[in-house]
Amino acid sequence: MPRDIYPVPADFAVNTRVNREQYQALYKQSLDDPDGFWAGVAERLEWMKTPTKIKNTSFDLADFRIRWYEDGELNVSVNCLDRHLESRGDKTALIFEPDSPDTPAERISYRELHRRVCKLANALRALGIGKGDRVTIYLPMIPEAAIAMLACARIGAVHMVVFGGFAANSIADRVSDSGSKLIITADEGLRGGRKVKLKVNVDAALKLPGTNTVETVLVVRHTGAAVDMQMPRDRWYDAVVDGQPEACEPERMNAEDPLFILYTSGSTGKPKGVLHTTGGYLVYVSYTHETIFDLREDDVYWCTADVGWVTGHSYIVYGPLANGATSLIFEGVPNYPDMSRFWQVVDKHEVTTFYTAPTAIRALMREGEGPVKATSRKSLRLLGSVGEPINPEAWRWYHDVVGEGRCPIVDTWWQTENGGILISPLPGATDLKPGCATNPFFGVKPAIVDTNGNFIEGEGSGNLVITDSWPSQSRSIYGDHQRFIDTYFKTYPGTYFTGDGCRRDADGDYWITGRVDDVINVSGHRIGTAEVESALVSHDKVAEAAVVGFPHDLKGQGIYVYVTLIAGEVASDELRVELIRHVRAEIGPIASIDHLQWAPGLPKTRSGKIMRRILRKIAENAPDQLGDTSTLADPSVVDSLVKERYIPE
Ligand code: 6R9
Repeated sequence: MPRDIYPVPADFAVNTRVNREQYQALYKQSLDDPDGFWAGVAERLEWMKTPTKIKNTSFDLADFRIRWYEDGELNVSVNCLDRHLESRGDKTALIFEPDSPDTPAERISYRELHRRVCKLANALRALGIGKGDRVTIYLPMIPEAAIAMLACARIGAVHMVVFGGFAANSIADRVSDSGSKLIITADEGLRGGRKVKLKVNVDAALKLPGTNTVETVLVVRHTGAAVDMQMPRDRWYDAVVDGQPEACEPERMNAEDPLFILYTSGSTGKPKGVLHTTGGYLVYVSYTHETIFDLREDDVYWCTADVGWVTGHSYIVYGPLANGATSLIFEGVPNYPDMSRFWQVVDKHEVTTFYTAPTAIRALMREGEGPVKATSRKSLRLLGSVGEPINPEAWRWYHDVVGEGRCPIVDTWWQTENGGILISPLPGATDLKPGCATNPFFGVKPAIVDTNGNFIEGEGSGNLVITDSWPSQSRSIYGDHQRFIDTYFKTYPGTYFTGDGCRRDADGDYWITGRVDDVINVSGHRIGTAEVESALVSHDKVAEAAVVGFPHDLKGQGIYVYVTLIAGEVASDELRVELIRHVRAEIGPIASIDHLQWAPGLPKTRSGKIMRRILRKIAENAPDQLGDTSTLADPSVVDSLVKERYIPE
């Protein structure tokens, strides 16, 4: 097999933040002397009290602790804003590119952003929000999303962002689990010309049980649509912010005080409130952002993620702003008004660094080179990928067509629980291989274990674990610390288990092969099979449901469901449509079922466990690979499922 390697481009090799030799030396130093290394890195931030204790961590269950910079004090918003005012006050902090190219873009300087954050922070304080209170943010991709996060950080409130694509039920679950006192939303969002009824969804969520902790709903006037305002609960954002002072005393936060909660899907049960803290998180996201994206002062950096996901938190808002960078916020979608939209935005704002997801690349690739070639893209110098494994064809297209062969691609592997990027090439140090995340970042110790927990050395495949802590690691699951330990630290004792499969090649490079648990990665969004199953069985005609992922050309993975109806109910195309709609309404549009198969029965072990392995193979249209079915209570169930399976054209 020819070795498919893209060496570091000559200009990157000399003019870079970290070259090959520096990478090796710094990586070694970060493992040999973590305290010295991370104390040095922490100097990049402005501390109210400089930490003297750096790393205090153990994954040993008898002595479990994750604490970084534990006697340090700082405020995240000061680091993202105030600190830059003297040298970068007039520099653009945020570029806002609206959904429609006909709506003018907005450029917000660091000075202006500071002013707007302080005013909102004062308004929140006036509404009774203080340190430790939880605030839900359910906003479109508009500057107020970043402003709201930073305003919470300024007063020590813990934000909890809910992606705008989630429906009322999902909002209610998260609001109730986090005990939020206040919600910041907008009248409507706009995506590809379509309106998203955010305020309507919030109203519906707040009618559901468990949400009565919410005292106030702030509503940003975005599209100007008429919305129901329920006084005194609902307040217009403008009205409460206007007249507030333009300065706001930042809260002194301990490094280990919570910064945010972000819900993500796991293999079982309801979504987990992943908790991130202040000091280690900001040190790590700012350092990785600078190093992996080889940041320069005049870069225009664009990450296309939504702030509803961790990528938006760490690499649209906190990392870039802590670094004094210019970060672009895009409200729209790649295919509106046409398939050139991404590249038109790149040209319009002279974007240098572009960070997106494989699912977007695949969708654009399908339309051919025309829409790309219609634009210049000459400002681009670096590309990034995140969210799921990028298949080599998509990687090459991204590299050759979008980047015209001149821009390295950083394929960044990490998770909500990680806070920041853990495995990625460095553009000036790493030779690239299409589809390969390559090397660990400084301080990160990946390892591969087999299913018995034996470490695999050298070349080989297995489950990816991380054997030591890094500063931006999640500290807990909100309200359920035991679940945090059980989920991540019990499977392979002494390590953090990622839930991902991985291969290490002969060069020692890491290839992430995707989830090994019951999490489906649909277009880079994590969906737990358990969540979709519980949405299905909440329908009164459904007796039982089993949900699996299957390979999907565009989405990476699609959702395949097997449904058993309650006795007496009749399967029909109408009911199929109704169930698909029901799940979207329960969870949100991201939970769009691709195939729904009626199942007279599900394959179960004698102890009653659904054998998903078999259902996965049927969904993959690989009925000859079912493996051992001898433990099934009733093997005949499988024959009928195989017969009725969905077969792609
Ligand atoms: C940042 C983010 C995490 C899961 C993760 C893995 C997949 C993310 C990847 C990747 C291969 C990459 N993933 N980046 N797989 N290569 N570069 O996406 O967080 O939403 O929590 O998803 O996404 O399977 O476990 P999150």
